[in-house]
Amino acid sequence: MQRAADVLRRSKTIVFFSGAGISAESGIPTFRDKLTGLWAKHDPQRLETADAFRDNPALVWGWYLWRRHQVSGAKPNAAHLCIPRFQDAGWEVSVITQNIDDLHERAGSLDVVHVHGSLMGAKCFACHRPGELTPDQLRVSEEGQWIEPPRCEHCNERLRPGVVWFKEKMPEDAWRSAVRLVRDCDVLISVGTSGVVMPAAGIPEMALAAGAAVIHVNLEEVGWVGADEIMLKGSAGVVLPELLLAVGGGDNVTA
Ligand code: BV8
Ligand code: ZN
Repeated sequence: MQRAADVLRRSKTIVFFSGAGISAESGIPTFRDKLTGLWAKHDPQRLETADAFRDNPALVWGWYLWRRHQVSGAKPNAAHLCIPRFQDAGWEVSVITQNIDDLHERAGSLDVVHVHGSLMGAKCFACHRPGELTPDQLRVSEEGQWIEPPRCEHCNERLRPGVVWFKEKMPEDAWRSAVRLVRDCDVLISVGTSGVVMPAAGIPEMALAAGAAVIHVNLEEVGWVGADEIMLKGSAGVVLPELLLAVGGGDNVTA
């Protein structure tokens, strides 16, 4: 922790790069976690594809509505909440997330870069124009419900979730912003990601190659810990507030 604090004291710009693990303490299941992992239950690799939506739009749309319902019932946790506190304490802070929830935004982070899109948006599966959803269209009662997706008001084709599926390209503008932020930062703090899904998982390497220090925060050991990589093992909701305290960033953060 002291090494990480020293690195931060010598830095001006911090990029937080988050994965599903930062939302775990808000009750949002991760993809990797054996117990609650969606990976096991829903096999996201199958459901998170355009093919799955083409084959069974009501199943995929219902699943995303359910996930959106879960997120709206969740609260940002101490990890999300302390990120803007680094900004208050004087660092220039940016957030790049692989997550599709809006917990960083609800914790006060601004201009969050979503490299895998967002649950909060919908777009047309055919003409790709954004689609507005009414409260009625967002209603979902229980998990596993199949719900026919609404139609695009321009071409009447089905709307789809505004997320990046497997084998789909990330949004150009989001990826470009992410690369610029990573290239310019002094330190990248990678929080709660298993580093499996490419090309996003290449971000810590990109930071290292650009001369930034990299700090990993994860329940388990991730990545090789080279000269410039620091591994802070533990849950994000505990480690990030501790790091903030260690650099004198104010009192402890509670969710
Ligand atoms: C692309 C949005 C090409 C949707 C997501 C082989 C076969 C097929 C494909 C590939 C292949 N090899 C590479 C690929 C490409 C593929 C890929 O990487 N596959 C992997 C599985 C091998 N990538 C793609 O398809 C990408 N697109 O390549 O397009 C292309 C290029 C040009 C032109 C045309 C096409 C697009 C990938 C985006 C997929 N969409 N999400 C949705 O969410 O529904 S990815 C999805 O999985 C999540 O968003 C997330 O990013 C990812 C899971 O990763 P993590 O966030 O790291 O979460 P995970 O559960 O894995 O880990 C959690 C970590 O937290 C763990 O380490 C755990 O220990 C830790 N943790 C848990 N609790 C805590 C904690 N840490 C701290 N505190 C805690 N409390
Ligand atoms: Zn359309």
